[in-house]
Amino acid sequence: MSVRIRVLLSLVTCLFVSFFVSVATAHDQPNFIVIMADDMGYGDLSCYGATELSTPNIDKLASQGMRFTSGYCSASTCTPTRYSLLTGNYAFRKKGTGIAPPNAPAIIKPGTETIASLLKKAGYQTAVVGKWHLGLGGETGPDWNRQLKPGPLEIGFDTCFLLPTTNDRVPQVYVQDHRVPNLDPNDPLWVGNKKPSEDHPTGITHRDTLKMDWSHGHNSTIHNGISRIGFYTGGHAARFRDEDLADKWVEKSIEFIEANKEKPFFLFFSSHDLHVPRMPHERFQGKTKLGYRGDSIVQLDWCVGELMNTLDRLDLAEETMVVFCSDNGPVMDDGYKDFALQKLGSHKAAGPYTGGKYSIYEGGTRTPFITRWTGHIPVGVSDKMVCTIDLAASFASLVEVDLPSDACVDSFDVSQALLGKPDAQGRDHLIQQDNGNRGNYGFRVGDWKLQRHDGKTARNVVVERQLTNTKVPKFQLFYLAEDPAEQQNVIDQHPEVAEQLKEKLATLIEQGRSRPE
Ligand code: NG6
Ligand code: CA
Repeated sequence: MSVRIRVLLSLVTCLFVSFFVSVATAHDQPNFIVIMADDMGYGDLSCYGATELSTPNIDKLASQGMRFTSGYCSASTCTPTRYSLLTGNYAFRKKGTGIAPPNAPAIIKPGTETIASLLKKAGYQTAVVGKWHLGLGGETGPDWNRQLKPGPLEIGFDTCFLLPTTNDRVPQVYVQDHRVPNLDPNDPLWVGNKKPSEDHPTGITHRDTLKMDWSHGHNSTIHNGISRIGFYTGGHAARFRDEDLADKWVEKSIEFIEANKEKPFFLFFSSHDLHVPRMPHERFQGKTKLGYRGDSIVQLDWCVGELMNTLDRLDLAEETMVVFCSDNGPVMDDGYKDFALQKLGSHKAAGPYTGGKYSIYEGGTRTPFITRWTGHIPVGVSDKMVCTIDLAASFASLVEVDLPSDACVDSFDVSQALLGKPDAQGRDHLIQQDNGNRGNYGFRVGDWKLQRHDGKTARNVVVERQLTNTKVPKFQLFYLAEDPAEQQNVIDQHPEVAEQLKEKLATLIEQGRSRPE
């Protein structure tokens, strides 16, 4: 064979191989979009049984993929669930993972392996758009007028466009990568927890000017006619309107998807809907009979539609695995008089479950959970137990990145269950927590559920459950197969089951990890 022919042949082989490698990459390594709702309960979507409102776009997503009936987040408040989603570690293992205040420093330290850093090892472009609520900056907290470091970019994200905390706390500005965009140096942003001056208007002194009144807390600095948790001044040119958040998340996400349509990407779409203050865009206000809480659900449904339309337009539906989930269960009055409870009617936000946000009853953490990857995930309903904490190990497995033994210590590879494989394993157990390190746990093992109450029962659980006092038994046992609402404590009938579960729970807490080494 002549040299020329040999060169030509090897060139052709190269092209052939690289063609198949790139095809294989496109299929084996999907893009990932994780859409996380805020404070959405199991029963808040029409595809999960809601009849008082309609969510056509999320229903469509479910009708094109797998709808899980035992899908969970790991905690019943935001910060610990998000901490666990990103790190794959239970939040109760680490101090300072409770609901973050406005000036919280970065909770996840640089060098921590995260879902984003793992995907980066497989060549992914990574972004988080929307609510962060995991702190920014070093030990002294965020330096709002300068570089906001460390943050998402120091733990594996290439880019971010954030609501820094949660919108019922200050400040109402975005964070893009390391900066607050549009900040005028002549009007610096100050954030604190003390009134900056005697005449600083607050939700108490100027209550009659508010466009939405507060019910508890949330009565400090006023912005956009809504008083918040915490105080701030300045940064006026950088401030946003609550009504525009959802549009902004969609705009920035589409920009990211379009810019990375040729590369594998991971987008964490972290919606603020339906957290308080619920102030949906004017075009969604009044769309449901459930008040702004319902209208915010419809707004999120619209966002999902926009993202899915983008995938279709760019021909990416078959190359993208979408996961829809929530960060904790529902709450009606979380600090503002938006009439969520009064307008609830027959809507059951937690579906058949008891409790909601702040609770270790199923309603606190069992939430909508949908996966779709067109052409790869069959259409159906799955009762496999899966949790947001598992996404790190599961995505790593799908892209064949090894998990270091000391990383993601509570994240299980449930990738085959997420893909809807009929004989796949879900989790066989899950620890559910409320907020931070309060010491209350739910522990589901198969159809059994143990509750361990070491801490104080949250105020809204006391109200919801009409408890006359908060001295609930330290342990309760429920048989979920017959009693999904956790109404019949059967601990006296099944002492041996309770003992086994107590012991296993204690071991999993004490040994510092639940994923086998
Ligand atoms: C609580 C707030 C609540 C909400 C929650 C965080 C009060 C009385 N309650 O402390 O309104 O902001 O924190 O919600 O201030 S989460 O979904 O981000 O965890
Ligand atoms: Ca939340």
